[in-house]
Amino acid sequence: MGNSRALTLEQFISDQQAIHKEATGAFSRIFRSLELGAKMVNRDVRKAGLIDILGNQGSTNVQGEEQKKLDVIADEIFIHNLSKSGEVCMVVSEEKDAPVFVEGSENAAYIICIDPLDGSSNIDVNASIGTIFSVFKRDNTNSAPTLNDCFRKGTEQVAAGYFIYGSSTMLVYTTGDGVNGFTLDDGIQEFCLSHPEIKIPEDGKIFSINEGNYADFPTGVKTFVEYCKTKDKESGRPYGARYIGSLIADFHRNLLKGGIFIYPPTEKTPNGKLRLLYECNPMSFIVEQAGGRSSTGKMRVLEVQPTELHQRVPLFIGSKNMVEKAMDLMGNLGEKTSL
Ligand code: P6P
Repeated sequence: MGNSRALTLEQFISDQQAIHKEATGAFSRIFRSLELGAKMVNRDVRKAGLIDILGNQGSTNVQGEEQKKLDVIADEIFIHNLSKSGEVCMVVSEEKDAPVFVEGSENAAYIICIDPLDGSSNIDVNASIGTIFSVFKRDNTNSAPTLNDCFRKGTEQVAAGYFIYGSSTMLVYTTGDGVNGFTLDDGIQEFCLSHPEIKIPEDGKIFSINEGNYADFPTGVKTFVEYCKTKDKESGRPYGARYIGSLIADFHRNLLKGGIFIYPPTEKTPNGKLRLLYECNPMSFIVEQAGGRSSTGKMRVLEVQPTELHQRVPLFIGSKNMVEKAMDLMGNLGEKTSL
C-alpha cells in the first residue's frame, strides 16, 4: 500500500527553502536535475542485463580505467541534465579529462563535481553501484569560470550526496544541516524521505578494506587491521570484515550501522585510489554531518587543498571512535581528525 503521508524530495527541499529564507530556487533546480539524472540512470541500471549496455565501452577514462558502457551513459545523462538546469557553470566528472564548461551558463553560480557511476566494476555482477556528487557555489559570477574555481577545499562545499542503485534506489545528501535519506518509490517515481537526520554510530563493529593489498599496506595500517581482527570480548572484537568493492555500498552500510572504510596508500596507489573532488570530499562532508570522521591518515580530508582535478588521497572514513582509534594506532601516518 502506498504511504499517503510520504514527504517527497521536492516537498522537503521547498520546506527547507521556507526555513532558509536566503535560499533561492537555484538550489532546487540543481537537485531536480540530479534527481532526474538518477531516475534515468536507475532505469538503465535496472535493465542493464536486458539490453546491450553491459560490458566495456572499449575506451578508457582519464584514470586509464576501462569505461563500461553504463559509465559513459551515466556521464552523458548527468552532464546533460545539469547543463539544462541553467544554474551550473562547470561540471567536473570522473569520466572527463577536463572540466565541462556549460555553454550559455557562464555566469551561473554553481560548480558540480561528480562520479557519474562509481563502482562500475560491479555493474556486470549486479552489485550495488552509485552516483556521488559535490556542489560548490561561486561568489563572483561576473566572469566565466576557470579551472581554478574547482580547486576549493571540501570545507567550502554547499552540498554533497550520493544515489545508490541497490536493492532499493536511495538518495543520501547534506547541505550542511544534517544528513537525510530518501528512497525511490517506483510506483510514483518520487524520492520519499525514509531516513531523516541520519547519524553514524560513534562506535562500529565493521571494518572495510581490501586485504588483498595487505602486503603493501603501511605498517600503521597493518597494525590497525590486526587490532580489528584481535579477539577482545570487552571491545567486541574481532570486528566483522565487510568489503563490497563499491565505495558507495560500503560507505552506506557503515553510515547506517557504524564502521570504518579504509583505502590506504599502497605500492600501486601511493596516494590511495579514491579521488578527492568527487569521491572523498562529498563522502567526508556527509560523514562529518552525520557525526563521523574522515582523514587522509595525515589530515582531515575536508582541509586538503586540491591541486589537480583527479587527484587521489588515502581515505579513512566512518565512525568517529573507529577513525580516531586508527589514527592513534597508525602513529605518524595518522594525525587527529578533530573538526
Ligand atoms: P579495489 C570502484 O572501482 C572503486 O572506485 C570504489 O567504488 C571502490 O571502493 C574501490 O574502487 C575498490 O577498489 O582496489 O579494492 O578493487
